Formats: sequence, C-alpha cells, structure tokens
Amino acid sequence: MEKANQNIVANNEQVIQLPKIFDERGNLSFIEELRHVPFAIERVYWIYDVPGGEIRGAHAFREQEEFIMALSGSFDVVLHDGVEERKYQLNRSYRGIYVPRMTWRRMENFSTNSLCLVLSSTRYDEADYIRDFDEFVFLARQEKSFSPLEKKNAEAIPLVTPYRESRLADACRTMTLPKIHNRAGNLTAMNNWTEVPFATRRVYYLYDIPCGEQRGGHAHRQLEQLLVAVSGSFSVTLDDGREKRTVFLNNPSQGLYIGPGIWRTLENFSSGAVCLVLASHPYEEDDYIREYDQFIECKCLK
Ligand code: T46
Repeated sequence: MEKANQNIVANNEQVIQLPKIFDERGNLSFIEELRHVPFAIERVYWIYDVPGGEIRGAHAFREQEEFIMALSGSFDVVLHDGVEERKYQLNRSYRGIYVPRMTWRRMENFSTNSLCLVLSSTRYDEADYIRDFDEFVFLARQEKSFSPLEKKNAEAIPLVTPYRESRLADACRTMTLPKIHNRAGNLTAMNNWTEVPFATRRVYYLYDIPCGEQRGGHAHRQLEQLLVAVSGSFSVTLDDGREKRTVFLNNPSQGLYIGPGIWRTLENFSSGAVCLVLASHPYEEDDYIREYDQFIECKCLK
C-alpha cells in the first residue's frame, strides 16, 4: 500500500498522495476528512463529459477549501495566490491537489473521458465566489497572512454498534442525482444531509478492476454509503438475509444508497469502470461483517 501524506497543513497549496491499496480484484483509494484533507467534507461533486478545449472554474473562494483530483483521464489545475501562478497536471487517481481558500483556480486541458472529483469544505454559496481576477489580486495581497483555520473535530464513532434489523425495502434505494448541464461539461453535486442522506466523512473509489472480478461480499453494522458508477458500469446484488435484489449502475448521475445490515456484492465491472463511494464514517474494520454465516446469525434468521 502506498503511504498517505500525514502532514497536510491547512492554507498551504499542496499535492496530496492518497493511499492506494493494490488488490488482485482492482485498486482502491480513500480520502478521510481531517486526515488526508485538512477540512471537514461538506460537499462532494464530480465533473464529467467535458468537451476538449473547455476551461472550468476560473475564480477564487473567500472561505471554501477544496481538494481536486482526476478519477479518470487527466487535466491541469492552475492556481494563483495573488502573486504568482503554478500549474499542476492531475493524471493519477491516487493523487490530488489541496486548494486553500483565497486561491484563484481554473481547470483546463481536459483529456477525453476525464473525470474530475472535488471535495469541498462548504456548500455552494455564490457570495463566497470572487469572479473578478483583479479584485482577487487586490484582496489576496491585502491579506498579509492567513490565520490558521480552527481544526474541526470529527464525531467519535462507536467501534461496534448494536445490530439492527434491515430490510431491502427500507435500507436501499436508487436515487436520481442532480445533474447541472453546462456547455463545458456536466456536474453532479452532493451536499451533506441534502442530496446525501448522511454527512460524508470519507470518499473512496474502486478502479482498475480486472474483468470478471467481484468486490464487496460483506455487510456493515453501521456504515451508510452512496455508490455511483462515475465511469463505466457494474451491478450490485443486495441481500437482507431474506430477499435479494440486483441493481445495475451505469450513469454518473444515478446513485445507490445502502444502509447498514445489507450484504452487498459488486460484479460485472465494465472496462474502465470507476465506483465512487460516499461513506458516512471513516474506515473501521470492526464495522464489517465479512462472513455470510455470521451475517445470517446476526439477523437471527437461522
Ligand atoms: C463496500 C464495497 C462497495 C481501507 O483501508 N480504507 C477504506 O476506506 C476502504 C474502503 C478499505 N480499506 C482497506 C481494507 C482492506 O484491506 O482496503 C482493503 C480492501 O477493502 P475491502 O476488501 O473491504 O474492499 P471491497 O471492494 O470488497 O469493499 C469496499 C468497501 O470496503 C465496502 O465498504 O461496501 O467496497
């Protein structure tokens, strides 16, 4: 496993190396708030179908911090701090750029099939945007030094929670996600507790999945998740111990919500498929039920 960068400092623009877990079933990388990125995640969005030659997001934010990465393909992120400009090419799904507040940024040079993932510290707020470059330079230079942001504490998670009964009908649903059409590509944005029915504390994604492999094959005691096929397609079989259902995902603006207590198996991955998952808690192995017999025992169905 590649080591994650542990010393991420708020207000310093920097490339962040994410963990990459090599597996013969495909690769997995994950980002936990306040661990791999120096802020609490409030919103997650992804940009897709970007036609060649388009530029996205030439602006700065007064307060918002963000983390940008290429889940597929490549593009450049150009940052300006009010004094000078720097360009970063993103082309690996386990490396991204942390963009502090008060940084002018644009994204350009999108390759075919590029997929941009952005984690943001705030909800969308038009008042937070600075859209005029000269105004930005004036304000950025006025701010002699940025005061360090308060470190926000993530909620403590109980390690093992009492088991609760779950049925497919209540604990799983497919969701049509918002899709903002734009000449420069489409965008799907997910705010905590609004489009996502929980607060996203971790984002992970499965990629480079060899044909014929399966992922999942377990249940969670407490974790809630939202799965999206941001690229390609795959199917998810859901099992509550009594009843099974298979859902096919093939659209970056369609999500599958899975609550606790549901056995899930992912398979039939198409070439180039990327499964993006928004998760309600940091990774915790004790939250997994990895043996099917134990899953059924927990449900007292035997
Ligand atoms: C799920 C399906 C859809 C971490 O260290 N951090 C993480 O955030 C995750 C998700 C995993 N890991 C480690 C744990 C294992 O050593 O990565 C390794 C592979 O994880 P796992 O075997 O659980 O991978 P999948 O693809 O079978 O399951 C994953 C999620 O774990 C699971 O919650 O629902 O994707």
